[in-house]
Amino acid sequence: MNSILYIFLPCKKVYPIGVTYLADFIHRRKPDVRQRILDLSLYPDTQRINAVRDAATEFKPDLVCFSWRDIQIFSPHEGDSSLEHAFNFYFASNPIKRIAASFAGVQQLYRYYSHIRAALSYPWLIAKEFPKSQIMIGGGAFTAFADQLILKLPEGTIGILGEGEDAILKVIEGQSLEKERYILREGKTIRKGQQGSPALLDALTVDLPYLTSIFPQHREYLGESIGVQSKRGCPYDCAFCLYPYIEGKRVRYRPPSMVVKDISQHYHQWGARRFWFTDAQFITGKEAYPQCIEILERILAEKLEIEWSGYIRTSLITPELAKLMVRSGVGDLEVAITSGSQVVLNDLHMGFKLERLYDGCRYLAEAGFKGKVILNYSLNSPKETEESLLQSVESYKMVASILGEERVFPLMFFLGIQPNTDLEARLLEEGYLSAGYNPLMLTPTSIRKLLYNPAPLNSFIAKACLRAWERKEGSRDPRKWTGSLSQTPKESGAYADQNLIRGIEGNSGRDALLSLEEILRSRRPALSPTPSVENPHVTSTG
Ligand code: B12
Ligand code: SF4
Repeated sequence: MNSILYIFLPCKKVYPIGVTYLADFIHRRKPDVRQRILDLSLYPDTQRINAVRDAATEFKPDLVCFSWRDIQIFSPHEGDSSLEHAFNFYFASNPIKRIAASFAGVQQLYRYYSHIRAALSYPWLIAKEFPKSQIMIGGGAFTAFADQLILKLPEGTIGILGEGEDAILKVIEGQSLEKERYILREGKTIRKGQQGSPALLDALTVDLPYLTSIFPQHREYLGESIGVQSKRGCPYDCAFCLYPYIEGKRVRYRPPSMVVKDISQHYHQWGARRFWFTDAQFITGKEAYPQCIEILERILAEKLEIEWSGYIRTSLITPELAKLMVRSGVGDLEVAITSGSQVVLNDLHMGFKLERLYDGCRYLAEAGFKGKVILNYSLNSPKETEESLLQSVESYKMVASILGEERVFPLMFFLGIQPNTDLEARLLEEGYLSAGYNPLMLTPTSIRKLLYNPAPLNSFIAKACLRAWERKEGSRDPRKWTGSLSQTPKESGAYADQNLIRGIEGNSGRDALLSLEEILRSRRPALSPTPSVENPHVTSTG
């Protein structure tokens, strides 16, 4: 095979780092293979089919690699209006609100299904109009829902779960995929492969001039946040998280010099100033300290004046790391505290102590951290009680007292149940989910289940959230959010997790927590949280 067309399936605009790494990897090993990257997110809906057809006609690819990043539309967090509609639909006492929410919900469901249908139509177009091209597909969303999606894709499509470098190389070379995590449908039979030893990342670095030449749309990302991966894998076991399933549990590091070379090339050649470490977890444990420290030291030594962010286990921040983080340009952070109760955290296997999380915040404050922190709470996790909910309110107050109230934005981020997680397995065992359920099939009943917020605490929590969201105009915080979540000034709506911005700009999470406290205390005035002694710690998130 001599030519590869990569097609990044549409999602909210975010730098398509996965396909850039794949193309770069193939180029280093097979410099004669022609490659092109097409990012469909940058086209309006109506022009995407033609963009695919034109690119395939012009480029005549032997292999078309579709990269499917996101499917999720019903995000389980309050930055997304779908959560608000869902809560109004299920819990609002005012019937008019319930009716309005049901209309909005139907529209959202329509958008959700149209998005999936449209994404599937592009591989079908290639299969019908360019039958000689082999089709491959991978990416985060594909990995999450491979069992369901492979049934909807043209027969013969090679699906790859997780990283794709070696698999694409093998297809190009006509080698067997038996040692790769592939999934393939032949008629009604599904065949799967197991990954042998995952690739080491010691030679992974981006040749930016080459990338620039095969990705003409890269200009759209000048001024945007650029993804950089410094390691793959996460050794933790957080019950709801899919990242170890996607990337593996074994942590593989890229040499810091190569990571910073990527940053430096983007800095000097594209003028990039904002970066996001796309690692499942930037600080995966004490073993990661030398790599993290060297990356930050090199950013400083090379005088790269950047702003960076990523998923950071705050509990693992040491005073030294905090200083380096601040000096090397750490921006706003998203911290998944999840709960203020150590019992709830332990039950979710989060693997951190709340006390260490608070320590990490203290070190950041002492180092002069001036960014903002989104504090993600997954209220009503298994083992939640009224007391533990109050402990979550206390934990917010604690972090706010360390970093300053004006810097801390709690966000209600309910547990979303994802396939292939411990949480899903547990809920299947308990009968909360039924075996064989389709995680992509959304109905009012399944949405209610998948946005995990079970009885009996659900109604207080929903009431507190709805109360806060109703009041949110009053609590609007006009300060701009920077870092990974920000948008370029001229192009509002351009950035990745723009949804979350709604949540923090209104700072409605704070109101939701305080309303919850009010509701719980008014029900049982005697309830006083015993601040859990061996309390908190932080984490990354998903
Ligand atoms: C970093 C990250 C973010 C960052 C991105 C920052 C940035 N500037 O890039 C932020 C925080 C902004 C973010 C936001 C969201 N994210 Co996110 N994110 C991730 C994360 C942790 C890493 C993605 C990444 O860049 N990896 C590094 C690159 C190199 O890997 P990659 O792109 O996956 O590509 C590799 C493989 O997938 C594969 N591959 C990719 N394409 C192809 C194609 C072929 C043919 C083959 C063979 C292989 C292949 O090979 C590549 C190289 O090895 C993943 C989870 C994970 N651990 O993968 C979630 C993940 C991709 N995100 C997810 C989601 C849902 C979102 C949001 C929609 C969440 C929300 N707000 O509701 C938003 C919106 C994103 C957007 N489009 O705007 C989901 C997607 C699955 C799903 N349920 O749909 C994931 C998988 C997390 C999860 N829930 O499990 N995210
Ligand atoms: S939540 Fe973060 S630390 Fe936990 S398993 Fe997922 S990526 Fe790892």
